Amino acid sequence: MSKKIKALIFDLDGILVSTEHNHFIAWKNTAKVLGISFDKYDNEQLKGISRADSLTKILKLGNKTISEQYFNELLTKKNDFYLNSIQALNQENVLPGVLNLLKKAQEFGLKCAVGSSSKNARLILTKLDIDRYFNVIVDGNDVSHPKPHPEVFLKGAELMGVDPAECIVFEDAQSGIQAAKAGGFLAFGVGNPALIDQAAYYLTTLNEFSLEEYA
Ligand code: B16
Ligand code: MG
Repeated sequence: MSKKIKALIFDLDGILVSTEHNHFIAWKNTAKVLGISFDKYDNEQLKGISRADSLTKILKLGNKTISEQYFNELLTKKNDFYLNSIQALNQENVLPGVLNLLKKAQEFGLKCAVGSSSKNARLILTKLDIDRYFNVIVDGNDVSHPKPHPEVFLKGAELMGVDPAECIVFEDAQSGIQAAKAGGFLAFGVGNPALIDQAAYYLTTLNEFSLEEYA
């Protein structure tokens, strides 16, 4: 019998919805403007990390430095492009297994939180029409230390009034699994085979998760 769990924390991008491709295309455009080559492999390293840290990584890739003003301008442009590309997002884009699990968690009396690096998390959750399922939302606007620092998940657990050890974190990114483990959470890697060796458990989709085993 597994340990009793009191709460679930969901990463947003890659767990509740998949907008990685939109981030990728937006960053590819930014890299092109900077004359830096950027491919899908490079994009893997950006999953789960903040917008500013992502641009810093791209600049490092191209061995470039730019002014703070230009840096901020590029961040704004990247985000405008990204937001424009996700305009049509709706509940049909919620990933497999998510809605069932959120409903079941409610039935079992478990608390649910979102722990995301994205500063657009609240907007995306509203578009997906699933915001009502979450007791707590912690996103990129609420933390000073982005993933792989555990702050985003620790804040979520604290606001739900549960210990990290009583919480499962679902993550699709290496930075997120590192953050969950550093915070003392039970880290489930989902949908990204690179996580098989890093997470405590691995699932292809949330459909494979059986809440009965933990609640
Ligand atoms: P934004 P998550 C992360 O979301 C994405 O995985 C990552 O690619 C993105 O750069 C980051 O949010 C910041 O997003 O530009 O919208 O603030 O996976 O932590 O939910
Ligand atoms: Mg993610």
